[in-house]
Amino acid sequence: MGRTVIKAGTVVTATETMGADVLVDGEKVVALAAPGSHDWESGAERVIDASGKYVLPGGIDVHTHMELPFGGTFASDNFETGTRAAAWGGTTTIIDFAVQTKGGSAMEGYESWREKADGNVAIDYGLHMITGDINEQTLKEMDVLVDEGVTSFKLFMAYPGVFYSDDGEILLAMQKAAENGSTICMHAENGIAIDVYVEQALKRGQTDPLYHGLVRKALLEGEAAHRAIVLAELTGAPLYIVHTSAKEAVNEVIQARDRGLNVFAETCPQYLFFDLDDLGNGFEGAKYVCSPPMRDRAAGHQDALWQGLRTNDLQVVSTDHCPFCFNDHPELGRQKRLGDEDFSKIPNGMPGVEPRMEVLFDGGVNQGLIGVNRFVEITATTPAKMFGLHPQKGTIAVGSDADIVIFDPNEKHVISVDNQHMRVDYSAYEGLEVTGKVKCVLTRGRIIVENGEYLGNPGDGRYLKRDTNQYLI
Ligand code: DUC
Ligand code: ZN
Ligand code: ZN
Repeated sequence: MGRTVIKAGTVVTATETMGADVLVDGEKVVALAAPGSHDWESGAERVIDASGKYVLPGGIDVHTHMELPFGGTFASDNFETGTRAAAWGGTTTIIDFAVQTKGGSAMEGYESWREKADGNVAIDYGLHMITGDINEQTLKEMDVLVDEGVTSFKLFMAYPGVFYSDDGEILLAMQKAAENGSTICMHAENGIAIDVYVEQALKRGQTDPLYHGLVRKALLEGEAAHRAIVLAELTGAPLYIVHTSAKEAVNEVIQARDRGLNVFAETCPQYLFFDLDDLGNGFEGAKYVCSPPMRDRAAGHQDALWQGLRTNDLQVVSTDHCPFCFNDHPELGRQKRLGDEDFSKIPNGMPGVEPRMEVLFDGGVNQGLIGVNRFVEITATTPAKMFGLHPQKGTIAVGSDADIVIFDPNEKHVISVDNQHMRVDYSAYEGLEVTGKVKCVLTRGRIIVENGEYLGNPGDGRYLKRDTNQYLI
């Protein structure tokens, strides 16, 4: 693969916004220079004119669930379809969650996720491990997994009987993480209490998707976040709270960080842009059923999340991409409609890997809530540091992988199921007009999206053996 010049664009990193030409040789960025200052074009195989456009580091989505088994079905995107859709949306790296099931081994979970992904992914990928069964063997396997580049483990305080870990199990896993340098990712919701509310609601005949949002109370997210933070403090394990949606949880994170703890948190676009009302509207609300749920806007949850993003109390925006079809699917069968008479049977999850960058740019940068450097920081640079991929990923610098997005900040377009690439039959953002569009995507120097065409192949992406957390305080 020869040289590519990206000329006359505005290069944006977490810290700089600068007019610059970028020289890519093979898979790497090899030079940046003032626009037109070097004659790189004559020896180049390709020249991309980026005038009037941003040149961004490829997005990194550290929270996806391709093919996740959930509630009697599987997330509808597999690694091939999901990573291709990610690329269309300007994301060039994902970190997906491999699963250790109850009674199974974590290594088996890892190997089976590698098998699903290798040869199919369009972009580079890493893995976290959902450790669904903490026991002596799992604790040993955590060390082996760190050597394999799986340097983060997700525990669930929700979903009793499925992924759930009790406080003792969490403590043991955190002790191990403190020892081997890994990071604990936590789904912080008090699932035991939530299940009581679920049963009580169903007994009252409250079966609509809206009740999914009402039983999974914000206070129970805050309580779980608090408990997770206490256990992390006791053990010294770095803690990363996933998909934060409640202001109570944000407040716990703020207090922990003010005390200097290695406590971090992400949120997701759905919690920034949707609310409890989206869960109403009869069964249509099933499209927005995920956990934790959408929150009440009037109670100030969205405001707290945006504020957290501005103050760096929240460091990352990922998606928790976990799509399920709304209508029956010829191969996947019933998905969201499994819960048409009982909200607790609706598979939890939403499609999001493709629109993340564009909706966040439009709803965050264009609305003046975050600046463009902060946009890059929370979608690419910090994700890379948090999960041991920097500076190979997450920035545009000499020596970094040439994972680059040419982004037109002025182009308007409408998000719709009719123009998306995720394998799912609805868009949560149907009809939303956004300003800002991904025009061209390079992964490790190769153009895979250009002029509305997909030019990549399944298997273009590679497994990333990740380092440990590079974001520790
Ligand atoms: N939440 C979801 O909405 N889906 C998958 C798992 C999770 O924690
Ligand atoms: Zn979760
Ligand atoms: Zn998740």
